[in-house]
Amino acid sequence: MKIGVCISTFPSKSGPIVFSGNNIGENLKVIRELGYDGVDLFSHKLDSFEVDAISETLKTTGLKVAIFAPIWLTENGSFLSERDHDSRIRAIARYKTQIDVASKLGANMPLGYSRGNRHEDEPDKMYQVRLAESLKEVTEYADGKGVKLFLEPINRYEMNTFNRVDQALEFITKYKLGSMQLLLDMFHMNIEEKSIEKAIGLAGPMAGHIHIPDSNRLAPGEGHLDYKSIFNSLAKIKYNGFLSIEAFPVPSAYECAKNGIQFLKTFL
Ligand code: LER
Ligand code: MN
Repeated sequence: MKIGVCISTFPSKSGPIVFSGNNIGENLKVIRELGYDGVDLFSHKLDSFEVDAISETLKTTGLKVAIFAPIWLTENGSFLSERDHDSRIRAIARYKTQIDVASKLGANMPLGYSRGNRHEDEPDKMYQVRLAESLKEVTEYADGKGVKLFLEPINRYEMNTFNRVDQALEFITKYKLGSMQLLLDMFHMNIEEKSIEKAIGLAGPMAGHIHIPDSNRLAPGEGHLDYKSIFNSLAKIKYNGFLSIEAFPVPSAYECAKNGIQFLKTFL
């Protein structure tokens, strides 16, 4: 398994992103010095020269981008389940431009907020049919670019669809979304799953990426998750991907990242 940490290309006002700010080059160097293998990169809309500069720093540091998350898409109101047909077509087109960036960075992409919420007045099925239609097109495009998409179950207080692993798996199977896998986030799983370990077992080979904050969304080791048991479950499914720390930078980005990796390495 490889260890990653979340970083943004912009100063993040809030949210569980460990490193943020305009000094991405400096942050990447610090992350490498701390012993990380890669990052989950949350980005604003990047110009191509910015993508080139990030690629250069990645080359010199040897870090990988595990996940590329262009959160400006959802901040601009682009959602793949959009009810309005033209808006949905626009969202698909925008998502594809970001798949191009992910491909350039050698990264995969999450499907978190960008799937959009279900409208309260419609049945699940109507929402799912629209989303699946978008995703068929988007995953096909991503496949051609060597980018995988990871559907992330997110807790009920943030999203009203796919809160648990079983729901996400059922959707992927029902609509035959071929290469799509799951992003398992311990924070959301701790809220929604009856058993984190059983949900990891259920995901099995469909687990493509992992967010590994502790129960309180601080660095692993700062809350009450049972990591021994979680690592046993990951070993059982032979998980070999990234464990990325998506946590609040408490007491500071540096200490969160330093303590987090030290703690995780005791289990590897
Ligand atoms: C949201 O809570 C989350 O966990 C992020 O990974 C969403 O992209
Ligand atoms: Mn997450």
